[in-house]
Amino acid sequence: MKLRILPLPLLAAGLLLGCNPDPNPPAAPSGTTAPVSGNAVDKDRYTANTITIRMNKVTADGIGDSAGTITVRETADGLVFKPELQGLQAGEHGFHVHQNPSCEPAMKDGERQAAASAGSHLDPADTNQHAGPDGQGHLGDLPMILADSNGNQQEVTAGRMKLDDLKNRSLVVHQQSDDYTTAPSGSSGSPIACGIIK
Ligand SMILES: [Cu+2]
Ligand SMILES: [Zn+2]
Repeated sequence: MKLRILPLPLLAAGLLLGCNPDPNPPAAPSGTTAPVSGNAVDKDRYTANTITIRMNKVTADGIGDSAGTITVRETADGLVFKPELQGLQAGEHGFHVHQNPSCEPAMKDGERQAAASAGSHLDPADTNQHAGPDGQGHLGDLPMILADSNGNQQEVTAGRMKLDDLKNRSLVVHQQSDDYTTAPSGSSGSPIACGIIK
């Protein structure tokens, strides 16, 4: 019977390594408890099925102060958007995913308009129809955000969307109510808050 014996130098090396405290302990798994540092203004926070999008006020002059956040989580019923926006006027506000990851103003219809570089509503099926969250038009047509008299907002659910649909797009909140019909934006007026989804 043959015994398999480790060569002595290898065995000694193994013992030595085994006895030494590891100078570089493995880092905590990413995506679990990543701290949000004070200056991480532009970093969206991702977990397994949730993203938080930082929103800014927008005008024809450009991107303004923080307007709060919108957290999105993927569920079996679609994407649930939890808006926590500041300074939102009471009432309904059109809410859409726009094509481009930009919130800058741009020329549109002969005038400089807030967040116009975000482009049109996300429409991967090229429907060219603004038909609201339950229609078969733009995928980016979300349910309106309703702000109460204190400016607080409820969650809304977009049943047709997944988190992957949001990547490299922008999220736009408009001044007025969305009629879910009129092209191109449901007569919801100017964008008032915008965030880039990375
Ligand atoms: Cu919009
Ligand atoms: Zn639309």
